[in-house]
Amino acid sequence: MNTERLNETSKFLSYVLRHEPHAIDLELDSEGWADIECLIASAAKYGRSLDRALIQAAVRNSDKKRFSISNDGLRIRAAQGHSTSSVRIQHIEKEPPEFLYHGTTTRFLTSIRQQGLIAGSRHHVHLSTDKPTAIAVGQRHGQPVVLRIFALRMYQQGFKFFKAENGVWLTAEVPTNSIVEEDQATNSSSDRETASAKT
Ligand code: HQG
Repeated sequence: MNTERLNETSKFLSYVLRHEPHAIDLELDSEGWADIECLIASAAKYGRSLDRALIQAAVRNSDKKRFSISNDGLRIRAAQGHSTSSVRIQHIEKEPPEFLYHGTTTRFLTSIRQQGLIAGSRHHVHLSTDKPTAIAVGQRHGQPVVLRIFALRMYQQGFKFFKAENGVWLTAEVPTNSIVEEDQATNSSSDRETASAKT
């Protein structure tokens, strides 16, 4: 199947399954599931031609496993990344590793240094277990910066962490004292905020 068509379909699925189901009058349940036949019919009404094979190929091709199809093959959902208020997935709560990483960009740093990480329009702050993923996430916004998060210590302080079914770690917020800016040049932590992170 044509890669461009798959990418375009993946973007469309992200849009309606994470953010704007109502743009095509699609109903999602609170766990984010949409009936695939309804999705195809709703999309068609709004001029987007989809079929089951195309949807399945887009799901299979998603590098980040963005979507899941239910075991009975009837329903589809986005694994994480939602902003729509019609969805509240009960993600599995889990003890995180000592460190997790967040990718962002230089122009957000001043605000992050003041406020910590906030979920913004999404339901959670998104974190990864490895730095290359964080760099790729940050690059979507501009010059990437990797933030190391003292995840286990936050967890021990009572912050909740969740692991989405595609491996992305989620938490509601990250306070400034749990963030260290990784130094891209040396691949080690810079001095900035290290002191507060260690308190
Ligand atoms: C930043 C992609 C200023 C935050 C990825 C980020 C991910 C702040 C941006 C998923 C801030 C939000 C999510 C603060 C956080 N002040 N900026 N206090 N706190 N920010 O796109 O994490 O390809 O909503 O650093 O792989 O970039 O779509 O979140 O830069 O898993 O499947 O605000 O989306 O997945 O941007 O990306 P986003 P994100 P997909």
